[in-house]
Amino acid sequence: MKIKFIVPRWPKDSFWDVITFKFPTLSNTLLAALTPPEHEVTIHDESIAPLDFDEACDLVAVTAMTPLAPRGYDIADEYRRRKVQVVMGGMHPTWLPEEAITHCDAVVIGEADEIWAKVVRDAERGKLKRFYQQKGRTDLSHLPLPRRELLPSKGYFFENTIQTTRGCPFDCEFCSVTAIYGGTYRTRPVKEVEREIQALRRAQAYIFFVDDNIVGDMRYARELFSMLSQYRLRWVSQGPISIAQNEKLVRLMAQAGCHGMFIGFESLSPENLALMGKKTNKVERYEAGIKRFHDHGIGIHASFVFGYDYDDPSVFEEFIAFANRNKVDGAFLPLLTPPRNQDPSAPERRGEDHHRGLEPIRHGHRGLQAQGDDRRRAAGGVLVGQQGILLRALHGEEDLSAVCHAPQSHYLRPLEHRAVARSAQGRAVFLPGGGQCLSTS
Ligand code: B12
Ligand code: SF4
Repeated sequence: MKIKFIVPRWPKDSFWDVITFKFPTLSNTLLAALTPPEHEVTIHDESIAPLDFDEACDLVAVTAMTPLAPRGYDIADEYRRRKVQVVMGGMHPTWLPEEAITHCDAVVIGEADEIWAKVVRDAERGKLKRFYQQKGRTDLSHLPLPRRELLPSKGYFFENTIQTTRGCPFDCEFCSVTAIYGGTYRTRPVKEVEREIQALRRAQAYIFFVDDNIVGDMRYARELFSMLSQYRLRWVSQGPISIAQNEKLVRLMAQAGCHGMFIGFESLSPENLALMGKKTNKVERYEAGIKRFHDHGIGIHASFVFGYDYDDPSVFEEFIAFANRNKVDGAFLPLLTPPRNQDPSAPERRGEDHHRGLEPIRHGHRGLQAQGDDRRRAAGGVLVGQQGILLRALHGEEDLSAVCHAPQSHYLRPLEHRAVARSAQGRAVFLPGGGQCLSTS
């Protein structure tokens, strides 16, 4: 069979559409490697090149996180019209399999590593089932090397997305990770990670470790970083700010080539952090934490969630002051957006029209005002960065003299603090999550 893996494109002019640092989605290269070898496999990322629907194929595999689901469904519908079998998987179809199945022939719920070969076999016989779910969680000790050679040679900022662990020991209310992985934290044998690094095309590779929390198990993290420090690598990853308290670990990370960390600060309000269940975060330790990373040459890409109950419009200026004071190197400012289904199998939530969850003005706005029960609906959302729209909703369209894209140079220097907002005086505000650069001058 000819199998096409597809990543749907971002809406035109959204941040992730215009951004120059694009990364390949690891699920595609990994599932490609898990495909039985007799099949011909290709990978198509619509954000890199347009799809050719006329190109012949027998099976299409579409991945979709929530913000990409509407486009993913359009693609699936088009292939089905052309009588091509379509399988969907990833975060959104996992949350809403009954919704996804109305657009495709089969949905893989959750991790697919150990069931993908069976899905392919069933498709070959024209006998796809509607839903697949592997028994238990993937054993990370025997994963094949992702097939990066299938990626387009141009268009990505860098191609090395690698995973060393899956899951997170915490369970923040707005986050899908623990809700999906069920509180498990699994690690890949360090030797396996090393094998993958040795196979990279460039020896001095730039890597994004796409772990949810690369320091979820300190012992493992130390072993991993010690291995990495033997290579001349530059890498970025994700983890909580609380690790800054462990100076030895931060030093080891720097020695291992850590260039930047994506860190979920989420809020400057302890009340909001409590609502989020973000137990690792202590606002009073943020500034010292950032300084510690900076002192070791590690940049901080700060992520905040706007829209919890204790937020009001002043949060934006507070954030900007915080970012400038601490020379935060980059920021991700998503707006809390429903829905997050706590239990993916809860029948009453299945089939809900989640596109309404993709209208962040309504929900986000309510999030800023919500109290009590309303909070439960407004909170716990999927993060779909649309804060540019939120700001317009809050301030009224006419208060903003222009909505423009940040100069490309901002995206090209993501780890320099110049790339972050300088808006207190009414200049460009870099708002990565939402795709807008708001000029408030
Ligand atoms: C790394 C990462 C990023 C990176 C890189 C993204 C990229 N292009 O690779 C960065 C920081 C850029 C990023 C940004 C964003 N991210 Co992000 N990201 C992740 C993270 C931590 C890991 C993703 C990953 O590579 N996992 C490893 C692979 C192997 O796992 P997987 O993708 O789940 O795939 C497995 C299964 O899901 C399944 N599967 C997946 N696709 C398919 C398809 C088929 C056909 C089949 C059969 C199976 C299948 O099989 C795979 C193997 O088991 C996830 C959290 C997570 N644990 O998934 C969040 C996550 C996916 N991100 C999320 C979001 C919201 C975003 C943003 C939209 C944030 C924003 N506001 O802008 C942006 C979008 C950026 C973009 N252009 O893709 C949410 C999505 C929530 C949702 N309901 O969809 C997640 C789940 C995080 C969270 N805290 O909730 N992200
Ligand atoms: S937000 Fe970060 S710390 Fe919280 S559960 Fe998700 S990955 Fe873990």
